[in-house]
Amino acid sequence: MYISTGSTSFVFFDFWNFEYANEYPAEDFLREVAAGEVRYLRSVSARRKDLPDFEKDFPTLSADISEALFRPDRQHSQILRISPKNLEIWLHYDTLDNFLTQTVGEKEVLLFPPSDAKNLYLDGDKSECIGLISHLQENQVCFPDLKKTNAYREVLKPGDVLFIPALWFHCTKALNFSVSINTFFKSLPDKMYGKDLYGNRDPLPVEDASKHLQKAIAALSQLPQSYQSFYLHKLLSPHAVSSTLTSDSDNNNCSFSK
Ligand SMILES: O=C(O)CCC(=O)C(=O)O
Repeated sequence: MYISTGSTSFVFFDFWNFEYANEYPAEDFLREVAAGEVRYLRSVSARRKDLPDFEKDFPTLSADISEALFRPDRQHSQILRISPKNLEIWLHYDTLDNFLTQTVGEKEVLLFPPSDAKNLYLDGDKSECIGLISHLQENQVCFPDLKKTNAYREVLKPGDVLFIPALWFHCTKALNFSVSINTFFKSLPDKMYGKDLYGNRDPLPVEDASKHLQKAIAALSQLPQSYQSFYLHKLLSPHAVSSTLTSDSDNNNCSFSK
């Protein structure tokens, strides 16, 4: 498992405002986190290159989680997360579907649909907004397009399970000492996923598309600027794209039941 330690309650990947502390004695960690010190536990497998699996990694605790909510053969990984009061996790999306199960304490969650991506000030899979739950108004001043988004807000209590679909943006804030378990699972066919320890690697067709796009941009860059933007818009126009893309019904072998 890894434990992050920091001094502010906003854990933010891009600023790297925390340190990893491996081999942290469990009793020290639990005492400190219960006292509200800034610590965050996100379990990994005993062999770091394996996927975390709560049932195998914590066999005594896992008996408390009674029922699988999804097909076990579609499970990707299952992760224990422990946070102190007020710890806030950055806004991001994952590329796997997710059940977030709250077991101890309360956790506030802010969820945004994928259609809000253009208004969330993204840098990769994360948003530049910091502390969105605690400081929404300040963020709206720095990042005005946030006002155009359609957020869902919920407070999870012990026993609650929240389904967070792949590509939905989410950030969380522990309202008090909090223990959660989240289960990532695959809704696309297996062949569309590459090796991914953290549940946020893009599906392989997206990686493929990204390589082709780089090549297309390199090819266009041989042209003068005015030709480049003309042809880029032409190639990516909604009409050109929609006549090429297949609809979900053409792709029914990707459905969750497969
Ligand atoms: O609440 C947390 O500790 C983080 C939850 C999360 O980001 C997730 O389950 O993907």
